[in-house]
Amino acid sequence: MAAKATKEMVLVIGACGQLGSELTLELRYLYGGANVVAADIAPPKQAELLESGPFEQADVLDMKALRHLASKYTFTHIYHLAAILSAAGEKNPEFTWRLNMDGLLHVLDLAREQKTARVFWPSSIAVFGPHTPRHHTPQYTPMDPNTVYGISKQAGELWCAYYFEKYGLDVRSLRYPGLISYKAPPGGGTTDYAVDIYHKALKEQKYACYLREDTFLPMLYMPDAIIAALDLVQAPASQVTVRSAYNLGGMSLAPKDIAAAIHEHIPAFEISYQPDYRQQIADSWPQSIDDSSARHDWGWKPAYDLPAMTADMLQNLKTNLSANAPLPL
Ligand code: AKB
Repeated sequence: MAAKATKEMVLVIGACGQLGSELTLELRYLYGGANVVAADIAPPKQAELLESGPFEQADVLDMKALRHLASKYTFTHIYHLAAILSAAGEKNPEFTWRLNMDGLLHVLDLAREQKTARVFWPSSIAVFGPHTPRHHTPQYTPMDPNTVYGISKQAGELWCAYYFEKYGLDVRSLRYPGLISYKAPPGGGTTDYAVDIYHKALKEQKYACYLREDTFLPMLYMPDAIIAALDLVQAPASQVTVRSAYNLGGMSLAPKDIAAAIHEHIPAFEISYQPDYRQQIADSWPQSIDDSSARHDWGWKPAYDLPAMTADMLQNLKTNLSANAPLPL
């Protein structure tokens, strides 16, 4: 996507996370570094995030701090990404509900008060549950999430649609599947294995997977996830017909598929399986997603398949590993 001259002022909340750290850099490329404020509860570990534009330390649960930020910068766009994910959320359900729910409501209220033009908030395939059809899951279908993360995302989708209907707030959302990336690690998701496996393959040539070998889940490579967010936010409002959150498919992958793709590059790689509590969460989620609404409305089309993603992941992780390797004495 080409950089463009713009008057947009963008806030990214949760800018240091797996999605935020890459999306923030892409937004800075598009809108100019000074026009994209990265905010998170703690300063970034990635120097690039600090050096490429403003950083503000802020807690999304602190409405006063958010109002202070908004009056300092006057944002036209807010990307609210801060959340506790599915597996971590089960360890502290009460706080997960508070952070995920109050955090979203704070951002929606702030955007309403400040007349922010657009808000992006990611939902997840975690909104689905055991009674949802697991193959080619439709956009509109039974949803009975059984994690606090999934419940918060489902409620969040309804709040987004409510703020759009009642207050005209232009909030847009996607149901992300598992995201695979090499820059920042994911934290506390059920799909995290699909990132860890690449790290361990390069470092140890083996990986003990906490899901069964045949656990198919929808997954997406980060460059596609970022394009999806940008394309949805930039689509004309008349094309956005889903005001809860769009289904977004990518690849339908099981651990054995990723292991086989890695094996093509690292023949010594071995995988073993030790399912834990995350298996039950994975078993309640879809295996593949019908994302025809996103394709029809704003032209969604992922670019990466498993072989292309695996080659890119391994090459970039290898480069990162050798850049961080200790210098020979
Ligand atoms: C998780 O595993 O919790 C997340 C998600 C699918 O939203 N990656």
